Amino acid sequence: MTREDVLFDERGAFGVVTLNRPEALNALTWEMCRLFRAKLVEWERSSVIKAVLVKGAGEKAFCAGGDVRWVREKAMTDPDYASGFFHEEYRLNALIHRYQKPYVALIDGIVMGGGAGVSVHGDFRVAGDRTLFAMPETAIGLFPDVGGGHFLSRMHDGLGLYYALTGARAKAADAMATGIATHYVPTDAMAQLERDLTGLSLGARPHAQIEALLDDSSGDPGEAHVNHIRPALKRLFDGHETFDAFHAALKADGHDVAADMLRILDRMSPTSLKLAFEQLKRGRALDMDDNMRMEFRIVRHVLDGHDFFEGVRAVLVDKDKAARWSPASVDGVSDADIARYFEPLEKELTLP
Ligand code: QUE
Repeated sequence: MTREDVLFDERGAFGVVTLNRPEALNALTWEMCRLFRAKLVEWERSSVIKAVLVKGAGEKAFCAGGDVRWVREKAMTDPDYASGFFHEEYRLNALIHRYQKPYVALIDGIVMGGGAGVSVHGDFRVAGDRTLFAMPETAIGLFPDVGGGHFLSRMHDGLGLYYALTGARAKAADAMATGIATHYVPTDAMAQLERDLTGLSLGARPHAQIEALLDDSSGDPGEAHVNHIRPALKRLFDGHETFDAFHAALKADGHDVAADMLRILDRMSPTSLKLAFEQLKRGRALDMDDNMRMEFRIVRHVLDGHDFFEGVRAVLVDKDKAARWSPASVDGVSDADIARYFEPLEKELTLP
């Protein structure tokens, strides 16, 4: 390795993490997760470092997810070994959630899947003009993991289920309207914000100091598209007890938004859709650690299944976007099928 995939830097009172695989949209590898977590543990104990700032290298992405091509390849012959990637990633997500020092993510670019997992669980997320957030896992036969069961299930008006099932994109204004982002700063002002943050002389109340600076630097991202369809989303995605009840209501609804949603869901893995619904339903009642334990159970079972391999093949390997799911429709996925993904493992997620 001539170039490090994740960089660590101490600037003033800040520990700065730079995800540094711009050619892969800064997607997380196992090694990046391992180094990232170890450094967070070190900085949490440090008397010099008072806060953490995370960003992505390059102009395009904060972080596009996990290195699922690698996981797919390894899991074909050794799913137990490949699950080690998720084990490390989920421990990192859980650590960020319970982190004892302020954690700021500059998310001015693509934030998908694993990128959400290393930003939304922190204290502050600063969106910019290039922010594009999504949880697109149902398109690759996965489910909205990295803590989706925790943060998506706690969003209002059925928005979390909307993002989880459809993989819908959120821009800066949408991210602000939904709570995915806490602040908006124009792309042009992001480098200056970074200098201002790392130039802060942090005292006894670093969280308040950082918040005050972010509040002062934050602007108006404009109108959120999601607010236009919010009443429809609430009607369609909120308050259904089962996936089948949700799906039936969507089919019975005569509006354009519902028809759009049905068309999108029709292309996703049927197993992933039902898994995601159940994950959010259960995750709502779980704290972060228990949620991550649940998600690790699900993902370990996913690696014994079919759709993840086919989904990553269709979207990221062959790029034909013609996944052949099995079962091929939601009617072919029973409650008993789904329940099996939540069963205990021989080797559970280790926390902390
Ligand atoms: C769904 C996903 C992912 C995705 C696309 C989806 C995902 C992921 C990547 C990705 C993108 C670019 C890369 C890379 C991975 O794409 O999780 O290594 O260079 O990591 O539709 O869940």
